[in-house]
Amino acid sequence: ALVSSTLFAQKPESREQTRDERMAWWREAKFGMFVHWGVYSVTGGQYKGKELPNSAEWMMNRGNIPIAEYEKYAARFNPVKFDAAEFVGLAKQAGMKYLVITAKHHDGFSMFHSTASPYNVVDATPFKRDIMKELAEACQEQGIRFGFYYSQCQDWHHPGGMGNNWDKTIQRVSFDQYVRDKAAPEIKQLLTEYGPISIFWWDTPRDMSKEAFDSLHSSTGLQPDVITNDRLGKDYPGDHKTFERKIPPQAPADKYWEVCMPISGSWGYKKIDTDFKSPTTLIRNLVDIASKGGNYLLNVSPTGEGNLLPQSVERLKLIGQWMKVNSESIYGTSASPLPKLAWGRCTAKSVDGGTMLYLHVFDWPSDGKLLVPAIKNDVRQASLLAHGTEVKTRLTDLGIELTLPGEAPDPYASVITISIDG
Ligand code: FHN
Repeated sequence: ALVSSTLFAQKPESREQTRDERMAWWREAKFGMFVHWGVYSVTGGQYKGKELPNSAEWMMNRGNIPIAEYEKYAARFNPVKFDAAEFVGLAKQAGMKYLVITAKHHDGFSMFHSTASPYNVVDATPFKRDIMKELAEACQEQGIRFGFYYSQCQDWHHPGGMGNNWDKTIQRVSFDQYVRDKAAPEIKQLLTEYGPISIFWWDTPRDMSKEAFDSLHSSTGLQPDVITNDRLGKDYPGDHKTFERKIPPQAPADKYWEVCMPISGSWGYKKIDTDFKSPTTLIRNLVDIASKGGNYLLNVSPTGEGNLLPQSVERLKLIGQWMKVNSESIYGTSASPLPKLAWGRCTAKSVDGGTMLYLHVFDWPSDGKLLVPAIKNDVRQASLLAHGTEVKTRLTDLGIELTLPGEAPDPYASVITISIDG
């Protein structure tokens, strides 16, 4: 076998848990932080002073940068402003319940003290600190679930990794050797030496030998309840589906799904990145995704100094202020039972034998009248979540008509709760 069976022997009890058990906290959490961070942040994705196309973490590929040249960025990686507690505190302040960070992206650089590859943040940079260890500890201290992103196939540094077709100096070895010598031992190390890991996030699957698939797949058995996404390979659906950058127009059929999206235009820190999404877009994305039953994995990009740009910090804090008032309309909710709403979105929760509907009004009616279609059940009570003030309701043939105050309580999304029977 490619990898000795003892290396990834699944503990018999390891995956017996049902998927629903494993996913319970994730379904409740709804909102997580994605972090793309690596040596590409030293220049913000620029090479020889030039902007490269695509997301910054692809600079080695887009710039056809030879391995020996790219390694010089590692020798310059020294994020002295990095403070794990502060960083995790920002995620918590934003209302994010979990954090997934790139332990190794396609460039092959390990952002942890890898025992399988000296090309890592402790052994190959002046920083010499195990960033993954510091983040894992900070997440544990602050009650944030922690997980790793790992590029299992593409590795532009290892001579057996996939994806580097520009550096002709590489003395190629087999992909199976890359799995045996680097990917498998690194994944085992990440899943067993960094405390409880809640998520393992595969990326850019490619065809590989069954042995390689099996050895990588069985590694997730090293932490009994680690959640995996659907990007190990076509025969490995994982625990949830991943949509990227775009929100599905309708609620997908998948029981568990997420949308991962950069807060700006690039996953990795890009020196010139003018595509920061507005706070309105970000909050309404969170609401839209929750209204369809999904999770939002929102990505931020630490700079080469180890901090986040002010644009990201400001947005995370604004989302946090909105969540401070309205998070009950997101956490633990399920998809809307209503037809598409022209004025906003709806999430739902079963409470006291009935249903609580959370109406997120994006477009506040100027005449104070809001029709909630297709509700025939008796309304127990309706009120503005922000103030707790009661809202008058009237049952009509088309649904429930609400009479609202003149001013919307929130500029991004105003929440009205309606408690109905059944
Ligand atoms: O190529 C990667 C990309 O750099 C980034 O990590 C995204 C995040 O989902 N995944 C791949 C593109 O789908």
